[in-house]
Amino acid sequence: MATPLEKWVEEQAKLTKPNKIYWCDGSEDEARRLIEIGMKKEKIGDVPIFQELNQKSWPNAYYHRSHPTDVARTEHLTYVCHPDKEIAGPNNNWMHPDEAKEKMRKLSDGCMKGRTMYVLPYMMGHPDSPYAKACIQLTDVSYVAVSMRIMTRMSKKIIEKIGTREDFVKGLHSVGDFDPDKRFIMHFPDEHLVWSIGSGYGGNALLGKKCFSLRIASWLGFQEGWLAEHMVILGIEDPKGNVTYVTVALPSACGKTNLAMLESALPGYKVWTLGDDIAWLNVGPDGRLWAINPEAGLFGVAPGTSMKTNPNMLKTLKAVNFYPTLFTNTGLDTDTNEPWWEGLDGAVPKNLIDWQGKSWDSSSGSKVAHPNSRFTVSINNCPTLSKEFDNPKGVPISAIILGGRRTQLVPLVTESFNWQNGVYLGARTGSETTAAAAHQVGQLRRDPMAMLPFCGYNMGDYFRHWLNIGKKLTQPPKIFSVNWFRVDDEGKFVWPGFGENIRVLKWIVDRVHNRVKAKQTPLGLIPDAQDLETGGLNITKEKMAKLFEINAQEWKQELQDTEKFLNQFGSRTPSEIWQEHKKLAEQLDNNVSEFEDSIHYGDRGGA
Ligand code: SAT
Ligand code: MN
Repeated sequence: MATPLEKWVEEQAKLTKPNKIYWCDGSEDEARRLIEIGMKKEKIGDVPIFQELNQKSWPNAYYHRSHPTDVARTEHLTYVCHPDKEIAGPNNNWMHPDEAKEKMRKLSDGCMKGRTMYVLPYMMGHPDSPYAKACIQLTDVSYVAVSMRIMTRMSKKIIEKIGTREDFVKGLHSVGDFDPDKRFIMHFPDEHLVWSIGSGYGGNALLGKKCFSLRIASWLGFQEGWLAEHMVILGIEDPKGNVTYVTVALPSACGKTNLAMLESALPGYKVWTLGDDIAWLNVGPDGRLWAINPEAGLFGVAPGTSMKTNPNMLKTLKAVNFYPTLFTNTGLDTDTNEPWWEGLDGAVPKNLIDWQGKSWDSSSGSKVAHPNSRFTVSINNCPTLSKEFDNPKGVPISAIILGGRRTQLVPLVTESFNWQNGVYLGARTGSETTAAAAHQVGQLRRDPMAMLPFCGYNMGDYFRHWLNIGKKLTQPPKIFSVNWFRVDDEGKFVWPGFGENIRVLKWIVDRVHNRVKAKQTPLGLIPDAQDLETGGLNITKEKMAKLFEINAQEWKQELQDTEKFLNQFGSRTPSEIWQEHKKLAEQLDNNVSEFEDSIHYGDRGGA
């Protein structure tokens, strides 16, 4: 008797009509075979899926060039198909599940003709974790099969784990003919099903990532009492050797990967990596919030990654390992057969081809690497990997840090007054858009908890869910806001960022353990000048003050924009959120001028 899993695979094969079905076992040998297939047999246009890179300088590394129209997530083609539109909310594109399936069935009919269907059994989370989920993805391209092996825990054992169950997570993926007009990423949360066609790009095609671990998992979390979040997980070790675990939500391409493996600029402090993109948060039996990273790999933005900005990432990419490492849409040095991107250390190589395979002319003003070019690498390569990474229980979280990319307005760091105030802080967070999704870069949009593109249900209900989780926590984490991106009048970043961000993390850890007091502002608590370690930083008092400046006029506009955003969710926006909103508006009216007089930053000055 066929199992429900076997039946499901068979049905999908009947529809998509592959030449062959190949069940992956997740082994090392198999990864090598898939790379071979990608180098010799599979192609996009006439470009092979994989090209071997210089194995001496980049061990086990391969290059992939995507279809030129397929370089980022496509939010406008991404749908969440709840039976009721209201449940999807104004934050999602919606289609009725019946209509969506009809559409997808037509597009998928015969879409794998001439190709192999790879069956990928994988686990999100450690297989022994009570919080982990067993999943199956079908795909018709070796790039996705190899990427999924890096990004998840893929193994034939997952097939045994699924056994005769029907509730496994299902993903059907085909690159189709890469036609952007026939590209859709459809989610069916009640069936734990993602159906994606027409794109081979990360967030559209590696269905365990954003599609399942955020959009569908957030819906499961809503029903089951946990949170699926777009967050880094890291441990911060202090000079005494105590480790404090925190999560950090930042939108795509705002430095999560750099933060996750930050090389501390403060002596005695060290950051341990647990995850760079997704956290599943559960209320533990002890009333604390526990985090696991469902993923097993890193899918980071290449441009700007260097020994200076993120030395641990370069070490990760160059580590000798049995997982392949992939580079997608970077440039290529044709003399050395090495990947290259803007910001990489060393001189610009003489003979480069760009991400589209054209020889690059430095005077053209165009980029060698696509701004959203990526690397895919196992987290096990990471020299700062926490020894708790594989702990099935996860790690207890003491602080949740929420941020965005704001060139104006938002202070370097603030601490919310309490959980409810923190949820409001998250709800009103905005960020300037990046190249991680196909839209205009640099536009301000509200991006609560960095989840706007990933919350698989109505965001009003999501805020309510956060408030409810807070009620279940007897030891809730403190909630903070950060902004590394404020600029001066010349448009230059004021805060040095990268390894210097440890200074902000240190203050957060000090606050968590009640080691320092803080100063009250309408927005929340900010550091007293002497408590934010600035020794050794070349930053003037005026600039430090600028990082914490609160301009009441600008903030009023910000609150108007926030109000418009929150109003979209009608009565689903919890009254507690409106209470906090009113409180902030009043505080801004009363307090700001008095408060501004009291900011004196940088008193301890340089080294
Ligand atoms: O495209 S992904 O979702 O995989 C990466 C990102 O945008 O954060
Ligand atoms: Mn992300």
